[in-house]
Amino acid sequence: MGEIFDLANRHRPVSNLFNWPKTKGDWDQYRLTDEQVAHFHDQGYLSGVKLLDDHQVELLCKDLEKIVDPEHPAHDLFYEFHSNESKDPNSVLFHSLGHWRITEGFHDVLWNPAFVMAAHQLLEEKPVRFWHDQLFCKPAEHGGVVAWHQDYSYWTRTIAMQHLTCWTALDDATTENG
Ligand SMILES: O=C(O)CCC(=O)C(=O)O
Repeated sequence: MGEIFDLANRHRPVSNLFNWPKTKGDWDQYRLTDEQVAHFHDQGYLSGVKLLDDHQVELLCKDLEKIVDPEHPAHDLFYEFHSNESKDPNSVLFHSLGHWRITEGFHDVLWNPAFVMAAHQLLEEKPVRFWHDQLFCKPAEHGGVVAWHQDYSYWTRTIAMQHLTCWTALDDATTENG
């Protein structure tokens, strides 16, 4: 078995999954409209922002299939890993933190220009800094539940309203699949 490399030591994208914009103008394709930004400030959320194409989703789903295995060689790099936080086998809630250290896809998705641009705009055009990643998997029909909560109450590492959560879906979340 080869040596385990911790991708947290890499401070830039490590794959070709995303095209990092080369010029200022290259960023424009990712810009939210003024209406989207206004919606965020008015409602406190913004949905429907396209962050991944089919190829990127497919690659991340393949990465996910590998790392949910507790025998994965880089398993010790997770900050947190719970195969089922619900404790009920009929109601599955996989939850992990730290997968950005393990696969190139989950590492580079932090540099997704569509996300970086949106976050920059929504945070009053300030520079964007990553705090932590998080994966929740809730299988169709028997997915577990994360109760309603407000993260802001315990996010104490920054000043008010200088942080946001980016929820990136890897598959459809519909009424039909539960
Ligand atoms: O997606 C979920 O079920 C919970 C997400 C969450 O708790 C969070 O992003 O802080």
